[in-house]
Amino acid sequence: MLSVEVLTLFPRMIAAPIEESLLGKARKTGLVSVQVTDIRDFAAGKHRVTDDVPYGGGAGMVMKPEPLVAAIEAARARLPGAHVVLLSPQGRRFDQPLAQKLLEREKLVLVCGRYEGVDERVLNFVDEEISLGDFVLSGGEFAALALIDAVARLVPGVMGNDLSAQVESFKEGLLEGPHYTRPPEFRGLKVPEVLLSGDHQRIARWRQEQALLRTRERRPDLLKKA
Ligand code: 9D3
Repeated sequence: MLSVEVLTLFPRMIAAPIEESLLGKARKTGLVSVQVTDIRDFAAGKHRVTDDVPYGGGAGMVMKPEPLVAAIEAARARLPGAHVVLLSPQGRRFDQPLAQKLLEREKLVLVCGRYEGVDERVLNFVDEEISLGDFVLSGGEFAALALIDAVARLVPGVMGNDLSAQVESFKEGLLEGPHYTRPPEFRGLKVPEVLLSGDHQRIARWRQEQALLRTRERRPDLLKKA
């Protein structure tokens, strides 16, 4: 079981994709639960303001600490012992080992920032900052969705996630080789003969070789790690 609560100013950005994806099914079977909370519900005053101008001046707005921290505390109360993650371009780079680690936490609170950033003091109320990579998003929502997808598909029983999917020891961390389906010839492009041979040992060797070739060609950094 994986329980996730997402804190965001744009709850509809999270709700619809979650319902459409493989997670929709996993939620119905009770393997994954995703709850979405509108940070604005924790903002004070008639206008429920969540951002303000930066001290010291500068362009853009900063997310105010009070609504954000109130939302985090409410989520921690609903999910005791939860691991609280701020999606932030300054965080630790997300990767597959980190997805596995987050799965082991079982309860996650994902905080999505907006505007130019969040008030620095909010960092005292989160456990970890995670980034998707070195590119600029307009907020944490798409990053939270990607993280949820990557973690939820590791939950045993979600999609075809049996043991064989988890234990793919060698192939893990390499790119896969090419895939083909019918027809055997498409616009003059033939499926490699070996795949039609029925010789499963030869096929397995060919796939391993293709995976290595492709990884060396496109992602030599992955070979160094493996
Ligand atoms: C214009 C302000 N930026 C200077 C280049 C800083 C900035 C603040 C806030 C950049 C992006 C964001 C919003 N991004 C996220 O909240 C975010 C993010 C990302 O931008 N890239 C990769 N991973 C992530 S996780 C959250």
